[in-house]
Formats: sequence, C-alpha cells, structure tokens
Amino acid sequence: MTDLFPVPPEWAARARIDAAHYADLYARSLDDAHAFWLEQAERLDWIEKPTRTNESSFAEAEFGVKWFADGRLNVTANCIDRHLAERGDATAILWEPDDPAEQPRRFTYAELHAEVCRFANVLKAEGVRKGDRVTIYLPMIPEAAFALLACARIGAIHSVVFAGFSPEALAGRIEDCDSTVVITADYGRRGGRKIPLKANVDKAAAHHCPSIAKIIVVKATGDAVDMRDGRDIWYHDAAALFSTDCPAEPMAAEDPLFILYTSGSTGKPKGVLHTSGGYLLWASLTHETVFDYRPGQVYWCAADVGWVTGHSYIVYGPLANGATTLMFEGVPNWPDASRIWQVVDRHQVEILYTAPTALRALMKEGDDFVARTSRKSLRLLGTVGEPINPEAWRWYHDVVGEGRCPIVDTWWQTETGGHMITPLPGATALKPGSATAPFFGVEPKLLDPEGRELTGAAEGNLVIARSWPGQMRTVWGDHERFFQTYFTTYPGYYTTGDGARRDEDGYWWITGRVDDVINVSGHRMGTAEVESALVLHPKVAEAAVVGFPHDIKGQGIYAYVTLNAGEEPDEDLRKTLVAWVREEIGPIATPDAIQFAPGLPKTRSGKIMRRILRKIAENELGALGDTSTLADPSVVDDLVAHRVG
Ligand code: 6R9
Repeated sequence: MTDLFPVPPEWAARARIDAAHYADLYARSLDDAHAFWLEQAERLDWIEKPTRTNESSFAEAEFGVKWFADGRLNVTANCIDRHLAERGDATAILWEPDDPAEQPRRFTYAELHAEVCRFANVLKAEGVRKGDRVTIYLPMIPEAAFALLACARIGAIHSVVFAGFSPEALAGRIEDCDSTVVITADYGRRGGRKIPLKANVDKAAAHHCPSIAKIIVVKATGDAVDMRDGRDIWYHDAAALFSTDCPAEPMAAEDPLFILYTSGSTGKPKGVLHTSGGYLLWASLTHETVFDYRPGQVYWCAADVGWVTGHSYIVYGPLANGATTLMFEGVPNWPDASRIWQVVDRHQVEILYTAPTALRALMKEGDDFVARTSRKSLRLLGTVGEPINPEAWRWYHDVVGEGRCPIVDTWWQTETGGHMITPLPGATALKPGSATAPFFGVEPKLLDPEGRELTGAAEGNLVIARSWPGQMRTVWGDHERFFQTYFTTYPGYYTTGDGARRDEDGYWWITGRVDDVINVSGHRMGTAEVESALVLHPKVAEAAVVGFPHDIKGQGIYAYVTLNAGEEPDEDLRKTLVAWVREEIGPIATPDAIQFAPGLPKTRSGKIMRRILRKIAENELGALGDTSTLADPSVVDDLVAHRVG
C-alpha cells in the first residue's frame, strides 16, 4: 500500500485551484477546448489577440502543429515590458555566484529591460536578423538569460548548448542549424573549477564550423583568452556603444522562439523547435498553477539554462509571471553538501525545483548538512527529470521540507515545452513517486505494444491523444523525422517514449524510457550517441551501450566494446576510451563501466540484442531469456564471465 499525503490544510484554505476546481477546469479543457484556451490566452499581452486555438490533428498524416495562429505578440514584451509599470523595481533575476564568499547580484525588471535591449542592439549590429539562428554557449551567469531574451526581442532563434558539452558536440549543433553567431564567455565556473568555454568554441570553429562569422564573448571570470580580430568581440566593449532601448519585434504566434537539441534513439541529436505564442502560454500557465506562484515570492529552479527546464522554468515561465527567479551558478555539493539549503536561507526561497539525482547525492551525505540550515522560508518543493524513488521523495518531504511542503513531481519533456503530468499543490493528494494527474488540456493514454488502448489500472506505453499549446512544432530542418519519431509508432497519438502505469485511483506513475534513451543524472542521453563516439576511436570496431541502475545517477552508462583485430584490451585503453567519450560528447556522457567484449550478441540478421546486454549490465543473469536465436549463443557466456562491477 502506498501512503497518501493529503493537501495540507493551510494549502487547502488558500489554494488558487482546489480539487473540485481542478476537476472542473480539466474537464472543460478537453470538452470545451477552444473556449478554454481562448480564455487562457488572455494571460498574455498580444499585439493582435488570437481568435484561433488548436489547429492540429494527430490523425492527419504529416500534419503541422499550430496554436493561436492569427495572434501576434513579442515574448520579451510579455516577460519584461508589461511588468515595468507595476513591478519595475521588483527583482526579476537574483543571481547566486558559484563561490558563496562572493556577492549575489540582482536585476530589477527595469534593469533587465535595459540589459536585454542593449544585448539585442549588439546582436543587430552584428547582423543578426529575425529568423537567424544564434548559438548560446554560456555558463549560469545573468548574461545567459539576457542573451536568450535578446534573441527573442528581435525575433532571432536561439539555440542554447549546455556549457558542459564538448567542442565536437557544440560544433554539430552549430552546423545543424547553420548559426553564424555564437555567444559564449571567457570561462565558466562550477564548483570552484573553471571550464574553458571560449577555447572550446575556438576548437569547434577550427575543426568543424568555418561558418562561424562572429563570436561574442562575455567576460565572466576575467581570465585571458585568445581573441581573433574581425571575428571575436568582447560583449562589454560592444555593449558600451549601444542604447538600452530596442523595440520588441512583433512576431506571429507560430514564429520560432528557440531550438534545443535533445537526444533520441538514433545517433544525431534532434533540434526540437518551439514557437512563440503556445510555448509562452504553456510555460507561464504551468509555472503559475503548478508552483502556485504568487507575486513577491522568491522562486528557484536549480536547473541549468542549457536544458529545457532552464528555458521554461528559470527564464520564460517565471518572467512571464513577473516572478523573482533565482539563477545559481554553482553545484549542490560545493563547498559542501549544505550549499543548496544555505542558498535557500540566504535568499528566503519559497519554492524550490530540482532533480532527484541531486537529492539522492545530498541524501547520501547525511541529514546534518540539511539540519544545520533553517529552510523555514520553503513552502513548496518540486522535482523533474526522472522518476523519483519513494525513498528520496520521503527524504525531500520529511527532512528538507520538515513535512510541511507539498512536492510537485512534474513529468514532461523537451518536446512538451512544460509540465504535462503533475500534482497541483492545492488540489492533489500526493503519493511518493507518482506524477499524479494530467495538466489542463493533456490527454494521456496507455497503449499496449499493438497499440490497443488500456483502460483502468494498467501499465503500458504512455502516449498523448491530442495537441497542447506547448508542444514542439518540428525537428529543425527535418519535419519528416518529427513525424517518424513521434507519430508513426501509434498513429493518431504523440508517442512519449516513456512507459507508465495508472493505478486503481487513476494516479499516473512514470516507469522510465521504453526506447534507447537513458537518463543519467537527469540528463537525456541516446545510447547511440555514446556508441558513435566510441567507434570513432581507431582501436574500436564496435560498441553497444546500455543503461544500468545507479544509486545516485538513476542510470549509469555501461559500454560493451569490441576492439579491432590485433588490439589488446588493458586498463590504459579503458581509461583512454573513458576520456575519449568525455572529449567527444562531454563529462555527462562519461561511461561508468567499459567491458571489452570479443563479440556482441547478435541475431542472424545482425541486430544487437540489447535486452541481453541490459540484463548483464543490470546483473540479472537469471533473466537473460531466450538466447537461441543468436547467431553465436556462446558470446553470452563470455560476456557474463567478464561482467564489470
Ligand atoms: C523536463 C525534462 C525527458 C525525459 C522523460 C522522462 C524523464 C522527466 C520526469 C521524468 C519521471 C518525472 N522525466 N521528468 N520521469 N518523472 N517527473 O527532463 O526533459 O531532458 O527532455 O527529459 O525525462 O523519461 O521522457 P528531457
């Protein structure tokens, strides 16, 4: 039996949305969708109000997704300008540096307006026009938010690449969307260490992307970097020449806002495209209702702007709602495991949103690091990125929140733009580990492998039966891939790639990916990406990568590697390959285990049987299943005998 945590009485008393209200709104969002969404659209400031809402039907082959298509707006007018009259002096961005000995920085909405306009003017001066792609490779500094918003100000499409990605990975993403301008910093800082971002961009440019015309460099640490005349520009030099006013470009609701690359089942990351109106509405509506955000509260999403969580819930959602959003440059465990809770106290954070992997890592360090801080300001806790195990949920609830704060376990994806299945704190009784119930307009279903709908308590493939405003519109440059990836497995449905269970009370439990995507510390990784990196090494003939359960990371990376004839496996080569993958993709892809395998289990048609590799990595040797269809069943014995770990 799972425990049920009812809505705390003080939440029930002041809830914006209680259980009955949720049920009513949810029903209306599906049954009277057009009127419901026109009403919700009122939360944005439109230059021209939309009269149309959803114009996408999953049933049509090769359809396009469209929402509010006749509306016009500018995203930054919504995130900044419209707050100036009432909240110009309120803090928009509160920045906490990596090193707690340094001072935080604050930017009011009026200051944010000036910073974003000036940045936009610099971009214009460098030739950036509406529709151009700008790659942003920045650490967690305020300029990262300014840069995103500066693009949105002038209608340029930003493509943020997480600052932990390697020059190779960066280059691939720059090339895929043909961006000629890159915004970076001299160095980034995390946990007291420096990351040579400008040098990484130089490498990307030298080896792979001669197309880069301009590199705009923000001075973050002040360390020396090479600057090439005619191509590289110091942001502060350029900014000094420009005014702090820049008109907001009127955009159609369906004009692109950003591209964000994410991993799929095949080797090449997909450029997920989001547009302006529907995305902003979704980010802002979910941010306000799921976190019950009220003006004046300090809200902290401890993600990185390099991921979708940072886009929707550090920048766009909170700023659209006039919130004070905290940006944290550092890491949870430096200088010590108290850091998160100290930041909560320092800034009197009321709402904290983080990932299960961070919680598990901190939990391991013991309760003392938490207990020595106050945390009295906290009212609501949130998680995202992967299923949260009930043990970590309880620790978050009991130790961090001292039993007083509801937890919103929000299931969603880069593709969905914002929350999809999540509790609402004033409406939903919680079960540890369950993402609970669908958000407005979201119609989840469970299908069996043949595509038949499962009803009642059941477990199966999680699909969504109709479009919602925050849905991705296409894969950049490859609409066919968009269609193939998400709409052909189960025609008429959006395929999430996740498995889920619906229990007897109708609660939703996400069970994890059902495809070749693994979730390492909340970061999405395609096993095929790691395999592609490994086979690039001259000594490697073949590689197969699977996930395995990992105490802290959720899933770890287990790589089976077959060497070219004549190559000898040894510890040095193992280390070399680990370093190689870090170089090729970035530290988040570091293999946890490498097993040298003389052969991989393949069917007669040459398909690698990953099921078997997964079971060996998971150490479930009794559950290998039928191996008789393998071309050479004896390879399995060797794999089992030399299992790593
Ligand atoms: C927002 C984000 C998406 C994948 C998704 C699922 C997993 C995210 C989750 C969760 C269980 C949750 N996921 N939130 N699983 N419970 N609350 O993380 O986007 O990086 O695209 O990852 O993450 O497997 O399919 P993204």
